[in-house]
Amino acid sequence: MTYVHDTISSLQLSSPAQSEFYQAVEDVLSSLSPILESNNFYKKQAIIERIVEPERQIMFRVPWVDDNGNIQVNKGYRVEFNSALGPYKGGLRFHPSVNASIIKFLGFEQIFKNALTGLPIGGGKGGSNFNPKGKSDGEIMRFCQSFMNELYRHIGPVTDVPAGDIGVGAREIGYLFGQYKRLTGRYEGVFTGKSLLWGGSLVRKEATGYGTVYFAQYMLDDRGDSLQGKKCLVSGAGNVAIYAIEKLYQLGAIPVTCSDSTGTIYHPKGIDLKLLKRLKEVQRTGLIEYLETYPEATFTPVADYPKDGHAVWRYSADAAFPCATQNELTENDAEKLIENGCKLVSEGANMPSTSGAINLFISAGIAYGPAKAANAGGVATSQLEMAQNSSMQKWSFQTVDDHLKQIMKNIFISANEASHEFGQAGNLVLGANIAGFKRVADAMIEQGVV
Ligand code: NDP
Ligand code: 2IT
Repeated sequence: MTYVHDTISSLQLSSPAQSEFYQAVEDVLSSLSPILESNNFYKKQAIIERIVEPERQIMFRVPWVDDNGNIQVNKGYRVEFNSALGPYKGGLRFHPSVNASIIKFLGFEQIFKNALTGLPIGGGKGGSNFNPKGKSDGEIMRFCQSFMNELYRHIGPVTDVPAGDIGVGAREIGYLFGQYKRLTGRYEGVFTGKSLLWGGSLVRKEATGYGTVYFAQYMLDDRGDSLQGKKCLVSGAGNVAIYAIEKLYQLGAIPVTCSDSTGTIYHPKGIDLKLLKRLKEVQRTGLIEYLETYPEATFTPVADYPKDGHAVWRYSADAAFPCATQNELTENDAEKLIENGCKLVSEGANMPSTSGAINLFISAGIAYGPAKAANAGGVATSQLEMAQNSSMQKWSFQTVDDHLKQIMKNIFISANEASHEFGQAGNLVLGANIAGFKRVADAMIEQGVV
């Protein structure tokens, strides 16, 4: 697979110091040998060289004034990666770790994820190294307004439609949308994940977490099993984790963990979802406060995590749902999970497992749903929000949820079928990468060298 090595070497020269981006590229390209090495079609079209280069990358200064009157400066990004299948679509992440590498890895993943949904959406991602933690509402609003003062000229309902990601939820989308409307004078579907009061879609808030659990259910169906009674480990305590936990309960499973940037909660009786929502959605506090209601639960602070991994994956369970952030599940974590009897991993977060961990899951033959397939329910429901906005309709919860289930089922079927067709039955990493790639690459070729 010399093309993988050659591509990464060339990216290391043209886009230095972007390790997360190289990791995402390597993951996709390593799966493509069955279609790249058997014929010269894609090679002649220089499709790999084209697909790893974003169509456009916007980087900008975001100056704002904090509550003490001090001027703060952050960096803003929007990477418009690929528009072969539709307008650029993907979230905005506000987190101090954000840099060009993180936004490019997320944008690159988004291309293939969006292709897998079968819907007409291209791939993009954006964000800022702004840290929303501990900021007042006024500070969040002024930051969002300044961010939009530059971003508004690059986005629009048929060009580029951002949404949320880490650190960006309905509150931030509200401030961003308000400023877009003020600058352009246009009330249009330029964002998804909007409030239900003004253009949002039912189920969008729940969609990523629910979708990840639906995907797990389809993987288990295929193996003649179900989620009923399964003990599940969930990481994260944000939007994706909370609604994964909600759906796990609805399907008869028992989620026993959650985690945040301060530590991990283990509650063998099952996580109290109502309390979790209050702590993280309303009070926005750290997870240690869970112990005030449940002193019998265990809290492991980050400082006490194993050196080579994450406390959350060291408990024994039937299934694991990484829903926090990239590279949060290491090779050692994967080894422990498998040793402790874990039979399924469904990824709510983007690229949560390291390459070493993924290799272990594949070789152990457990049901492994890679992020670009398993967490596509969020962006798919975003597209349903766009469809409702442009037709001026509002669908019921049931209608949107039925669409979401069907989309997750179709993603499982296309990834699974591709894995059979290309000789590695059940390897959904290979299947999802090939199915997503083919759809984008073929569309790019039909649209010429642009
Ligand atoms: P939120 O901001 O709502 O929640 C993120 C959670 O992960 C929080 O509990 C946060 O801790 C924790 N976390 C974030 N970064 C770190 C870190 N570096 N170390 C430890 N914990 C961390 O984000 P989402 O739930 O929306 O996103 C979670 C993941 O899902 C991300 O990978 C995102 O890209 C992915 N995703 C999100 C979609 C969406 O629709 N929102 C769609 C598809 C994927 P704390 O509470 O302390 O901040
Ligand atoms: O990673 C993702 O798919 C998201 N953060 C959701 C993107 C979207 O446009 O809804």
